[in-house]
Amino acid sequence: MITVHGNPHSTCTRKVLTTLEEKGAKYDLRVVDLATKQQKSSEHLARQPFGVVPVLDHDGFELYESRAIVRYLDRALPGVSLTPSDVRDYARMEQFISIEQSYFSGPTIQLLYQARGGQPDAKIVDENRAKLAHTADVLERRLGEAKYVGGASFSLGDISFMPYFALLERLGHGDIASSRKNVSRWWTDVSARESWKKVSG
Ligand SMILES: N[C@@H](CCC(=O)N[C@@H](CS)C(=O)NCC(=O)O)C(=O)O
Repeated sequence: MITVHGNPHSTCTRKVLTTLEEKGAKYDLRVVDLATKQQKSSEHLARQPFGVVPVLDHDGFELYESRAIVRYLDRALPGVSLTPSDVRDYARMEQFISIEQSYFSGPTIQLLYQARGGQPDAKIVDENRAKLAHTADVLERRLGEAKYVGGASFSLGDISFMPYFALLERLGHGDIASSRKNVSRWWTDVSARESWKKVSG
């Protein structure tokens, strides 16, 4: 039995749910209401000491941190592998998961905060857009040499970026993808996957 304690709008939860959908797994999503700060409740803090989502419960085995969860699910569950078998493709996938974590998700979340807090600060928006543009240029080069970030096959590397590109689009920064030929081709492709449509729909 698989339970995800998370929120359907959270980027980190979406990575986990997309992975589960790709694996063809059945799961139960227990919604943690971020608006009422349920993630800071003692019940949730007992599962996730940093007070954020998601948390996975797989037959009583609890795990938090979305990137650890998706790697675990890919190894623990049957179904198509979301990790390249070629060692260099594997290394590229890991490199891009690290790039997402270090240089992409943070600036995206900063743009979310700016969009939420009344009048956005143009300087903060510009700074974070510049950081995203630089990372998107790196992604553009990678996607010019390979169909997906980890090579010829869709992988956890693609899943890692998808929720952030969707959020950027929603916040009016869709040009970060659409202005780059290869990133745009990739985003059109991966966002049409059944797994993603189900998770983001
Ligand atoms: N490193 C964590 C980050 C989790 C995280 O920041 N989750 C956000 C939603 S995407 C959250 O719960 N935010 C609510 C809060 O910060 O109180 C992971 O990958 O699981």
